[in-house]
Amino acid sequence: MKSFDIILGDITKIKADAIVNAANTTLLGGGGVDGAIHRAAGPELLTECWALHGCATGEAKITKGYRLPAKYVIHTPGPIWQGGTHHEADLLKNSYMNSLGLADAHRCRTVAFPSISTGVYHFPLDQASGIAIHAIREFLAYSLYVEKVTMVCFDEVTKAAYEKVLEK
Ligand code: AR6
Repeated sequence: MKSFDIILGDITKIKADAIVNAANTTLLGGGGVDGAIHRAAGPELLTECWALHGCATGEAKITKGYRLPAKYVIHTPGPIWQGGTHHEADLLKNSYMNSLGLADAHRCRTVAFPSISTGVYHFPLDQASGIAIHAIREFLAYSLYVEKVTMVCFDEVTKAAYEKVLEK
């Protein structure tokens, strides 16, 4: 049975086959969830990321999880919100779909996402939550290995926005 759920929590504590990192195109760390993941994984994560030579917006790359409870980290730079006229919606969908594709290719059963682009990148939460949930549902309909996806929200406002989409 495939499932999708929304929880409040810290993604660095989640014991999933893969957690997704809301990275930037350098893949060399930053603030927000990216900083938290690098701190919790330890310096080996940055060493592996250096060898990846960055990642385009909406694409995804995979590393080991090192000291994290998760086996893998899938790094995806979401789009920076620029008013909505720069393909932000398509790029955000790509971040979810490409991350899930990579998880499936690595035979991950469980995957956890943070709310990509809705922090420092200022993607409006009400739109981002709809895009995220529709992409995840679409992918779960045909995934081979991925069977459980969790949205890990760091605050109540974010959690409420994702739950509102589910209620519709
Ligand atoms: N667990 C789950 N969610 C978290 C955690 C955590 N430990 N910490 C923060 N969040 P952001 P973005 C939430 O800004 O908008 C970085 O500097 C946070 O509250 O981390 O995609 C990168 O290097 C928010 O709801 O990511 C990039 O430069 C969500 O994660 C840039 O930020 C995303 O916020 C990416 O910006």
